[in-house]
Formats: sequence, C-alpha cells, structure tokens
Amino acid sequence: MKRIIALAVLTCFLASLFGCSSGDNATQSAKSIIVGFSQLGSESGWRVGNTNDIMAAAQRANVQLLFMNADQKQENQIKAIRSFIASRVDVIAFAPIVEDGWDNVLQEAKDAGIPVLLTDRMINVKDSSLYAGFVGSNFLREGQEAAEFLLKKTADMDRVRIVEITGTEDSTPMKERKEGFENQIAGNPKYEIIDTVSGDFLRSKGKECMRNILKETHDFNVLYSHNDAMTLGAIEAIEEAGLQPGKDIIIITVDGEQRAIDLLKQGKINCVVECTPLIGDTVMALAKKLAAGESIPRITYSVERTFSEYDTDLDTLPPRGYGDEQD
Ligand code: GYE
Repeated sequence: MKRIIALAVLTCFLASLFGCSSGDNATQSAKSIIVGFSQLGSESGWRVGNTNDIMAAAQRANVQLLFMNADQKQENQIKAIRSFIASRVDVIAFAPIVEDGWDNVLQEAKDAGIPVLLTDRMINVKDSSLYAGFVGSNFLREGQEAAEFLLKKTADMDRVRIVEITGTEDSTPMKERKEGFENQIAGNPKYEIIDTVSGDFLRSKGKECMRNILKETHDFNVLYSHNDAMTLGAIEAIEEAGLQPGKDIIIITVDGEQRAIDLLKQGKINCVVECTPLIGDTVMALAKKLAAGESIPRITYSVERTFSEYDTDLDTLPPRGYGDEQD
C-alpha cells in the first residue's frame, strides 16, 4: 500500500502581520524558511510522537514544512529527498531508516547546495560532508543503561539467561542498543544472551517473536527489547503463556512511551530507558542556522534518563507526551 502524505505547513504569516507576539515578528517572518522532512514510517508510538512533534515545532518556529512519510521503505525516502531537491527547499532533514545507501542522493543534495540534517538515526557515507549534523539520541548509552539496570537487578542471581528482541536490521538504534548492552555484560559469565531475534520495532512482530521463543523454551529470565512497541507485543505473548511479566521475566525496554511507563508502575515492566522523540524544536533551530549559512554542531544529543522500579518519583511523573492510547 502506497501512502505518502505530503503536507505543507504555512504558519505565522498572519500573526506577524498583526504583531501578535514579540516585537521582532516582521524580521522573523522575512526569515521564514522551507524544510523538506522525510519521516521513515509510523511503526511505533515513538514514531507517531516524533511526527507530531516535528509538525508542531515547525508551526511554532514559523517554518514551512514539506513532510513526507516513507512507510518503512528506503526507496520512498530517496524519492522524497529528490523531490525536496527539485522543490529547492532551504534545508533537507530526514530520519534514515537504515545506515547504508545514501551516498548518491545526498551527493545530489550537495550538488544542489542544499544542507542536510540527520534526525533520530545516523548514516554511513564515504564523504562525511554529505550531511551537516545529527540530532537525536545516544543509542550506545541507552544500551549501557539497560545493562546497568540488569546488573543491579540481578546482583544476587547466579544464572541470567537473556532473550533480546532487536529493532530494524542495519538501523543505528538496533546496532548501538545491542552493542552498548553487550559491552556492559561482556566478560561476566553468569550473563548469557540465549536468543536474539529481530522484531523490526513493530508491536505485532514483538508478539510473534516472543510466542515463537516461548514455544521452544521457558528457560530464560530476562527480556531486553529494543523498543516499547515490541515490548507491548511481547508482554501479551508472555501473559498468554501464563507467565507474569516483570516477575517471572525481568522486562527491560527502550523509548519511554506513556504505555510503557504505565506498565512500569504496574510492575509488568522493570526498566524503561528513555529515548525522546520530542526533538522538533532542536531540529527547527538547527535548520534555521543551516539556512542562514551558519555552522552547527556535528552531533546534538537529547538529554534523557532511565526509569526503573527503583525510582521513587514514578507517581509524580508528568505525562510523557507520546505513546498513549491515542497512538
Ligand atoms: O526507539 C522506535 C522507533 O529510531 C529511536 O525507532 C528510533 C526508534 C525508536 O521505531 O520506537
């Protein structure tokens, strides 16, 4: 099913005419820029939250946004980037589904003189000048945080058997969440990852993976899942098998969707490593700098924390703003 949504958000023109905010509106309006944004898909509550935040931030920043959703296909992202080049946007921003395969299209953007900002995930290109910078999370740190919780939680156990459900193959969060986690438990013989399967960051696949594993064995005590969507699916399969998530199986997940925090409070998840999709304001601020010909930092990481059953502030956490029942 081909579903590419093209949306142009034009804002604040009237507001600037009528001077409804700060005194510099006329100057701000004159500086309104066009950003082409290629989103990779809608695979999770995280992703939906990211899309909503990018759109809202563009409005707040008086940026005209050309938005395209690639429905999980790299070829659609490449087409979107080519259409942004043809439209001569000021800046191209995109969340790359995988790391490889971007050299040609980004060379075309460079030849057209359009700066490129990576959001959320990284890429592998031969010429690093093909993109100006990256804004998003430090996935290696997320993997380490997940393992650090596990080390604490299992300090008194002598045999820890882990099932890992990973995200999309060749995507940065998949590679680095795995690497960061493995680095922390490496060399400690009581920890064993007994199975690693890809759930493609999808709830349905997370459930399917866990069902298949539970048909083979119940001899494991930890699930490390690379995102909340897959975790939610896996929890359904665990409960169907008559096991108690959070008790019979220690559950560690990444993202911090509202639904995952709710399950953490109920004791069905033990640890949620935060990965915020709310990067829209930073994306717009960096895009404006690029459009003005200014340089930007090569990497801008989000500030994040880890939530776990050891925390005492879970009941007073503000709403997460993504991954609630509406998504
Ligand atoms: O963890 C997952 C989404 O790239 C960080 O993609 C993002 C990941 C996020 O599908 O839920």
